[in-house]
Amino acid sequence: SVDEQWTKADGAKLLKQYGCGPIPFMGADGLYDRHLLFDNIKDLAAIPGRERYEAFARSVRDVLSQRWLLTGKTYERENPKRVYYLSMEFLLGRSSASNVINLLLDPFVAQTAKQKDIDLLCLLEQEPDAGLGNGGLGRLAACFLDSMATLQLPAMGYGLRYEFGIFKQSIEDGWQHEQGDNWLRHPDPWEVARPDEAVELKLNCSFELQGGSFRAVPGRPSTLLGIPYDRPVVGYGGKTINTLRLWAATASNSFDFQEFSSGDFASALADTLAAGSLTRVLYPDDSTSKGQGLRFVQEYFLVACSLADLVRRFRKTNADWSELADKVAIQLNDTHPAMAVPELLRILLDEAHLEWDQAWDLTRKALAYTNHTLLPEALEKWPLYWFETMLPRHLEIILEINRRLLDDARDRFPGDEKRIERVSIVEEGAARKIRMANLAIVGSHATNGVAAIHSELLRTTTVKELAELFPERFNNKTNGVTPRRWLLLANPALAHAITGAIGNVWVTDLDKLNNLKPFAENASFRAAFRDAKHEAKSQFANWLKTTSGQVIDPNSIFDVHVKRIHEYKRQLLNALRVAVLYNRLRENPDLQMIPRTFFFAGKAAPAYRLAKLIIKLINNLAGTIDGDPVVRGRLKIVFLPEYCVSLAEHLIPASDVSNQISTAGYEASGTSNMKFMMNGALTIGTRDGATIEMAEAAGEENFFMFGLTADQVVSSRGWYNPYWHYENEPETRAALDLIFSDYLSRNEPGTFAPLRDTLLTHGDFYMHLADLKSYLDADRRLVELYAQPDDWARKAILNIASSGRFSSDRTINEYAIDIWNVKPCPVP
Ligand code: B1H
Repeated sequence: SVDEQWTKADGAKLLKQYGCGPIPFMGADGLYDRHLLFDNIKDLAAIPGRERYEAFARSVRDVLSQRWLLTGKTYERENPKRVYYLSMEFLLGRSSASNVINLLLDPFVAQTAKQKDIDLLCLLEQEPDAGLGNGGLGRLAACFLDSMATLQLPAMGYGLRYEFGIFKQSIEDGWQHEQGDNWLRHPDPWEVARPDEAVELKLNCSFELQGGSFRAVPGRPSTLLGIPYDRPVVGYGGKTINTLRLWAATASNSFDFQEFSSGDFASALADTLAAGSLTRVLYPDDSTSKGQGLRFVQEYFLVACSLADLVRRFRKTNADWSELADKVAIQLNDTHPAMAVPELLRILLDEAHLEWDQAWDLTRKALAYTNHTLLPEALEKWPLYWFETMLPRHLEIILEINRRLLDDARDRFPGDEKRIERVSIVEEGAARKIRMANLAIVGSHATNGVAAIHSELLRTTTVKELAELFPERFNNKTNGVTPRRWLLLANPALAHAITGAIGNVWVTDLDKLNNLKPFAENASFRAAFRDAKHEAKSQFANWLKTTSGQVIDPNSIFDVHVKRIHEYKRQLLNALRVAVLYNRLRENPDLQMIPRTFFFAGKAAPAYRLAKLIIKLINNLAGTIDGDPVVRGRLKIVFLPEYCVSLAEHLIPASDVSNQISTAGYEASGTSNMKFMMNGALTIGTRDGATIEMAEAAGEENFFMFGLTADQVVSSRGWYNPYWHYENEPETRAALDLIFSDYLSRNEPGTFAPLRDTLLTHGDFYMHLADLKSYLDADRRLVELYAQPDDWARKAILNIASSGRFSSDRTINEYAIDIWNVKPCPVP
């Protein structure tokens, strides 16, 4: 579709497929103009850009609406086994352009916009990102939705409709500041409220807002309402249109009638407020569990609404409960929805009145669990007494699961009480806790990690004893990303070049990129690649200039490190690398150096002080370098505020170098690594997560790998000493001294003292200093290659050609076959 000229006949065919008959899209009685006029009732000329965007999005929604209905009807009629993807996060970004592309309407929309003199890019920029996630885990869920619809799987996503998504980041004086993300301020044309399908939850407690904090009041039963808001998920080609259903909480309208009629109108309304605050805001912590009561209730709310909804749908077409696991596959995106285990059991025991054995069998067969991290601070453990006060029946069920589990484990490993303690769902101690990962593993039939190394470490270290009890449950599903958003949409120039060489089959069959391999030796294709890269870099430079006023050099190497700020992701290591390069230039101002621009972007969790200090360091280093005439034009750091899906779509296509430099063993998979590879950036990275598999696919000679392996990290923990590097490596020492000496913080002395503590005094847990030298060595090789444009292009093309495996279509196909046992259900 990339190159096809839109003809009238094409248009008629598609509109017929979507079932919208002869209604024109544009023109006086077309969809767009009618929405403009009748939704706004204003003079057409006076309608502002935001409303124009809404009219545009509504018209696209009109086009897909009948196909959306038909998809649902087809599933009802065919009654296939369905997939439900439960996730506390869906980091969707913008929907309009992606929906237009997936509906194959892009040539048509481009052409009409031109005819009508509409600035399409400007219109699309009116849409706020749906930032309902923190990072990789939430973005993965969004890519999976795209792939499930494209593969025509009868699938549905379930999540929460946060009124405020991930906070907005601004930088003041180098420090991160957070603002609320009021993304629903304007009506969202992509959501459809379904109040008639609301779910009622009866709870054993009620909730109060007290001094801004949310509190459970035990012993006062209450009813919560979950209102579904549906969003269309368009598969590529527009054949299947699945649904993402997001729940919003409100108090039931029949709530405390007693209080109301006794005259206490105000406190009755206060309950409504408390209920509504349940889905007010996304927790902004990536890879950590903060153990907040409100989060606990959010997780239960997602699970209870989603299971009630899917069980209701199941009962509509199936008389027999025993078929549940033949009709329903539920995937738990990390442990956040792991309360699905006791909740599904409760439904089968208390509502369907099944015996324990059958209920337990169905529960395990229906559920599967994906683990996304081994970091101990991310593993969810909820105080047992929270279950006691809020969900006593669930606690009873969990304890019964655990009793049977431990009986079984004792039978199989008699006398091994250490093992029993490790497999138990209950962590004993002064405050007993429920280990949600253990619950999810025991209560499901499959547990997977998200890259080969991660799945292996999960099985052999983190939950070793459980894996020995249930070895057949453990498997790997290496992550992937959707090539529609991350190549076709984000990088039109490169997509065009690729299609010119091998046709457009790659859009739905990314392995076909393999056919590009011979083109690495084709001079005119290398030129096409370089032109596309240069085009993307210039466009990014222009975009940055217009949105922020910053000027960058599109002829410099774009070296990019974007992701959440976290010690294990080692933005600090990258900053040290740049400090070394800076020192080299200060020391030797005549040094020949290809101009380089180092881009950083990412948010720090608001309570993560060291991560916020790392942002400050990067900004101060940027400022110092900018103010130093010696390095001007050769070295520049840009910290881009407010990293989000849309910014990634602008930046990744423009990148030459992708930094994937986590301490080996700590990044479960990574997914931006794959987006960079598809877009022809070369990776400088450690042997961690999926980067290992990417290097394998492309050949290590086409990667810049460095640093300790995960095994070496573990085995050197006993004797590793960061001081040794400080004392014996002059460049390491000079870079650290630059920071410790307040050279970067002359007006704020002592600001960076905590960095000295982490890197030296407290032992450098993430081993920055151990890897700095080999990072610099890899960096030298990389720059040498860049000086040979032809060799660079060859390697970049081989990277693109080897990236096919990292399509989320491949990942989803593996889930469908190995875990879900679901098949496509094509819509006629
Ligand atoms: C990942 C999280 C995460 N792993 C807790 N774990 C959260 C944990 O709000 N919380 O409590 C939120 C997020 N996120 C990421 O998942 C991994 O770090 C990446 O390596 C991986 O690529 C991604 C998708 O699998």
